[in-house]
Amino acid sequence: MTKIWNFINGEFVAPSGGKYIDDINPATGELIGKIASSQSEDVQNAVDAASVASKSWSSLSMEQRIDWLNKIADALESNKELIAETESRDTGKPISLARRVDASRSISNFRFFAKFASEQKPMEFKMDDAVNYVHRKPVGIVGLITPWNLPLYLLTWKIAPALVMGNTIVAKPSELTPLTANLFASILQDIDFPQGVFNIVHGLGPSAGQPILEHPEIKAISFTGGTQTGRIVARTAAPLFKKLSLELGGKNATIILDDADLEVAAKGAARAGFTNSGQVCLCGSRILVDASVATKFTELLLKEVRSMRQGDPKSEDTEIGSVISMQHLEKVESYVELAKQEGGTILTGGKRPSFSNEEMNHGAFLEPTVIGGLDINSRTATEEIFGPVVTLHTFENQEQAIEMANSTEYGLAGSVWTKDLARGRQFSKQIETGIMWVNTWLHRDLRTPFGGVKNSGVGREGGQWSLSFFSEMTNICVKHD
Ligand code: TXE
Repeated sequence: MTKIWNFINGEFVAPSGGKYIDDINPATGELIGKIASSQSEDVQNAVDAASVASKSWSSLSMEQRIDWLNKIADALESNKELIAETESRDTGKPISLARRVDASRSISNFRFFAKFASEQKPMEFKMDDAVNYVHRKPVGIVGLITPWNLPLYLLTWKIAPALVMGNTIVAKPSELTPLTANLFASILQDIDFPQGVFNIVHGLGPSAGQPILEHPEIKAISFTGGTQTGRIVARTAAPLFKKLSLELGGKNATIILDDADLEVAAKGAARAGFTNSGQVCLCGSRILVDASVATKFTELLLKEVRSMRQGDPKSEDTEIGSVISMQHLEKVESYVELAKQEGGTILTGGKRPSFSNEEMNHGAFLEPTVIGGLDINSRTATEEIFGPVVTLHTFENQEQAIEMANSTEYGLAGSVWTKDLARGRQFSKQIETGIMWVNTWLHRDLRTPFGGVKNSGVGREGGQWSLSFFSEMTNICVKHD
């Protein structure tokens, strides 16, 4: 049985209280590891290590830190297949997805921030009689708290900019998916990465995460997770005046206008709805379609969804795996039941699939599900389900589409499908959200701002926004004659 220990000061160490949590493969229900269940004492040890390491790490030149990022990327690249397999086993996601998205992006997060940081120009503002020099310094020790849906992808998205700007790190990955963070730590050991710069404390949110939020020496918190937890994070960290980045939930709209290429839009809407079993904060879980094309579009969408191959995450041709846990499956299923009570019709899916491979019948699987006939303001259509469930709604005109798209408390992302690109751009400006795609979904340039409005979060990540978050600036105004 794999025991996942904390990673502190470059060593794997047992949790101080000697307690462990089960790590389950959600596709089979099999116990695959025992994870350290940490507490304040472990966080303190990690902070002590990060504090000592901070002196030497922050005094390296930017070029030296960029070299380290590239070395980490190379080492991850050499372990790409192992990362993908490990992520697939811990999350129940298909191996092809884990390889294409999780492992690839974990590597490119380091490559991207290495290159982006190397391209930064000094910031100077000239006056008639003075020059302002903006000097960036590390924030110090930063706390990174991440969820289970894209475990190493989202963790490295924070680690890379934090490191390049000279910070040291205390990270807490989700207790549901600790394996790739643990693998990352052993990869750092293999390349003799400086001790104490990166530390992991595993465990539950209230016992291992909360002490990170509360610790006075941790100066910034970057959190990705649910909106409810985000509230706790904000409530705890704000009075301590910590820098705070919150990437929270979404209930994003995929909007099909009357002039869309319906074949392309149906494929796009299915991908946006069901990638990673709908467990991506950017997933388009509400599909809004112009009534004049709704019949044809629905037919194409259902054909697309019914053709998705659901099954063993280890099989190369599996397109949709399990959800993250049995408990989460029950939550998602409760929304399918709620949808029926709210007057919805299950157009496809809605049940647990059965497999010839008996062990997978213990897994947390739900067929990809499309629900029609619901009011746009129903609970099913406004609350984040975070599973393979989308709701389908029609609109009569563009104004109504905008109103419907904006009718939830979330505002993270969305996509609009139209052959008229100018119309798509114009339409996008009216959606209350941080990210819009026109005729695509999850097409990412890592230089662009990533983040949400309303209950989807505060702040932006990506490119210069990440570098700014993970640094403090001193403006030095030098008067000359
Ligand atoms: O996330 P949590 P959960 C949504 C999705 C899902 C719901 C709950 O709707 O059903 O959130 O998922 C840590 N102090 N998203 O419960 O709890 C926790 O240990 C410090 C959307 O798994 O938000 C984990 O490391 N940390 C989301 C991290 O917070 C605490 C992705 C996220 O867990 C803590 C995942 C505390 N008091 C779920 N309590 C997205 N937007 O991508 C928990 N944590």
